[in-house]
Amino acid sequence: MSETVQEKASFLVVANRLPVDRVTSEDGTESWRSSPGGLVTALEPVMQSRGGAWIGWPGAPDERVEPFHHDGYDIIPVPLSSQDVERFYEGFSNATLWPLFHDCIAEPVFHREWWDAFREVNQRFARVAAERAEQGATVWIQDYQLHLVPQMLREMRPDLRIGFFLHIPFPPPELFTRMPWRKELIEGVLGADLIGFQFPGCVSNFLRLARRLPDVEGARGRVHMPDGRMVVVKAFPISIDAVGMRNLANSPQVLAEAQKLRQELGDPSTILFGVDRLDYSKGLRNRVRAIGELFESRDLDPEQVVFLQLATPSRERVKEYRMLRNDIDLLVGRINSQSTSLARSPIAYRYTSVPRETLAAMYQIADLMIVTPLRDGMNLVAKEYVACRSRNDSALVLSEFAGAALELRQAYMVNPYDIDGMKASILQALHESPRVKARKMRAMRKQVFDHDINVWADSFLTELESN
Ligand code: GDG
Repeated sequence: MSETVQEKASFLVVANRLPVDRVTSEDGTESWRSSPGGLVTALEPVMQSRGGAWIGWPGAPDERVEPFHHDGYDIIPVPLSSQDVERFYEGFSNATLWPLFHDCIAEPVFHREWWDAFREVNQRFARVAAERAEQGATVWIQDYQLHLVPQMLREMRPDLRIGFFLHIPFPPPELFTRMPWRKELIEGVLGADLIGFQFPGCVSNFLRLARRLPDVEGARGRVHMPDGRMVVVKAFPISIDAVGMRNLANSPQVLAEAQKLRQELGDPSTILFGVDRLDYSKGLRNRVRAIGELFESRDLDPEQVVFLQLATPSRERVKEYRMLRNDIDLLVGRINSQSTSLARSPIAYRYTSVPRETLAAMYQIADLMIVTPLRDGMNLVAKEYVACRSRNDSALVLSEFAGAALELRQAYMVNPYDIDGMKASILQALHESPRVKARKMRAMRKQVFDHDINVWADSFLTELESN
């Protein structure tokens, strides 16, 4: 395959971020390497076999990067200025759409200049896609930051097959209708031929809204547009590279790291584990409170049990995220300072991101995984944990408000707003018999291995290209 960038591609992915990270070597030379993560793993082979292109922002403001060829497909950077980052990304995407789409757990902020920037940047992405797509190409647009791209692109290039997948939940009309630009957002996404959501509830929320548009009819997963087009709306629950995750977790390097980690934690008899981007949607405050109370009441013995919580820094320039960080620092500090054990702290809390291998080692040592978002499109952490647990000897506590709850039905389900309920479920999971734990874990592993990221990508693309 050619190493030069092609003028046009027959398959394009359009996402806010490019699938590559910049690395600087010791001698100062810069290069790019594929970002780790399921989406990139699943789509790279499709890109390579079809000679595709990935359109996205390189990740640093005010920077122009020329298109380049990477691992068998083309990378087409879209620049964002610092003001775009502030208004389009941190503003409208992450302080308006993100909280609104997560059931308004935090108050969405509406600013007209953010909306203008959102429209303008979506237009920029659509233009680049229109220039790069060959006649009749398939274009797959990813996520809420690019909600308007489908319609903008369709206006420029009616010949394309356009798919859109929303990685986060889609809210009920009662909340969505607060949005001053609600009509534009619904019409924007209806430019696609196929709209994919994480779970069926999002499909029905969306259809209820689409039906309110003049001359639009929507029922049974189909929206009939006034121009005669038909848009399919359907759930495609995303997943992970399950085999890749299992193999990584069982590699000698990760097993050695797991042993070292356990020692560093003081070789406790039980390790509870949580890992999340530090985001208010992930339910960290209530989780830490519940576990803190269990230590305080000595239902969890701080001499025996450690709660390891990793929080990955995220959106640090958005106010809500800075407040959350302070709250968690305070809560964890208070619980640890009240512990009776001088030998070690009951909560090992780290605000950092770690290499993928270290994360896999953490999954390996965790006897109980605690995933308690207040709202989550899917939650890949729950699936990654399950994929790593080849010995079937552990348990998953999972929020009923994560998309993953619809698939990992054998988890210990919790309502993350119910602190006492969470405490009871954590104890129940810890005291469960090995036989029941193994049965539950086997069933969840089967689900994850039978429905991995490749199944997700294949089913979306098959549906998109089927008529
Ligand atoms: C959005 C939706 C939906 C985390 N810390 C580290 C690290 N991670 C990795 C995990 C996992 C990913 O980040 C997080 O995925 P989630 O699904 O849990 O959450 P979001 O980031 O909110 O993702 C979500 C997802 O999109 C996909 O559609 O499931 O609902 O909100 O893969 O492993 N990875 C490494 N170091 C860390 O410190 N290497």
